Amino acid sequence: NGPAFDEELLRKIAEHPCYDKKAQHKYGRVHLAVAPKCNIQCNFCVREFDCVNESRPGVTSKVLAPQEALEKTRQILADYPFIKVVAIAGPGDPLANEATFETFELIRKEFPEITLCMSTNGLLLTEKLQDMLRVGVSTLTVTVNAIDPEIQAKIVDHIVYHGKVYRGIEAAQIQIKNQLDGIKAAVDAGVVVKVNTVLIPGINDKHVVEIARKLNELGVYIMNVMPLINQGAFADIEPPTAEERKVVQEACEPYVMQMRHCRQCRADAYGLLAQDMSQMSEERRKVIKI
Ligand code: CLF
Ligand code: SF4
Repeated sequence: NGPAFDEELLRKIAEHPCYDKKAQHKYGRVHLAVAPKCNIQCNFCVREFDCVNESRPGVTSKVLAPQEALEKTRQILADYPFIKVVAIAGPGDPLANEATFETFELIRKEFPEITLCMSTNGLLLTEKLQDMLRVGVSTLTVTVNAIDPEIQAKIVDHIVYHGKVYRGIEAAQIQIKNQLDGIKAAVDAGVVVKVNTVLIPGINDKHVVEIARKLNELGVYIMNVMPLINQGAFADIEPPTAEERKVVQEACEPYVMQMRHCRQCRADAYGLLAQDMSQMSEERRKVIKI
């Protein structure tokens, strides 16, 4: 449903470890943890951890300033030339942090060939899209956990939007509208959009296929149904089993391509998806020679 991609974008998709499952063993990504602030409170998020919309909890990533992020990128790309994607995925929401744009600008100036990737909760997507395009983001992930405000209101405690706190249905309506309008505008602008959906048993499990139908209409390229990591207000919810997740993915597949190899990376992960080098000791890195 989206616009046809040009040759450069097709190359970027083929070299993106999250967008193309064949690419995952060959090409890597680096996450730059430059975005500490978040403008919403998801019920499964504990703030000492990285954004759970696209990461697994651990020790919080050390926040880098844009210049430090550029230096880290220089080092990593020199050492690991198979890394083709530079991304910002937290530890908070990239669009709620000006450092995100500064960092992308610095990276693009020095590495014009590299794919710039970002993930967001989408609250500010409509208003920040032009900035995102200006700095050269070409692959974008939006976490959409519900398109029904009644369900979304159970997942997000509150949002802070233009200086005001909203809760419940009102908050859900604002976020869903901005996500869907933002995704449509991003697809129309030629961005390759991926949607992450956190599968939360008893909350959105029956609803995920409706999200997939909507993503088809919007021209979303790929969908990643992630299992809930149960913490925070959702600490008592049992995460879905692998089988339950598989059933949901199969129901969604007719509408939008499914990503099944997500590793729920940290906001400072780098290397191949299966081998997050940020968590590896120096010795181990030498042993496996990457
Ligand atoms: Fe990072 Fe996300 Fe870009 Fe990939 S991760 S911002 S699209 S470069 Fe990938 Fe990691 Fe899963 Fe994310 S495996 S958590 S889907
Ligand atoms: Fe936490 Fe990410 Fe949700 Fe923000 S968007 S509350 S950082 S999970």
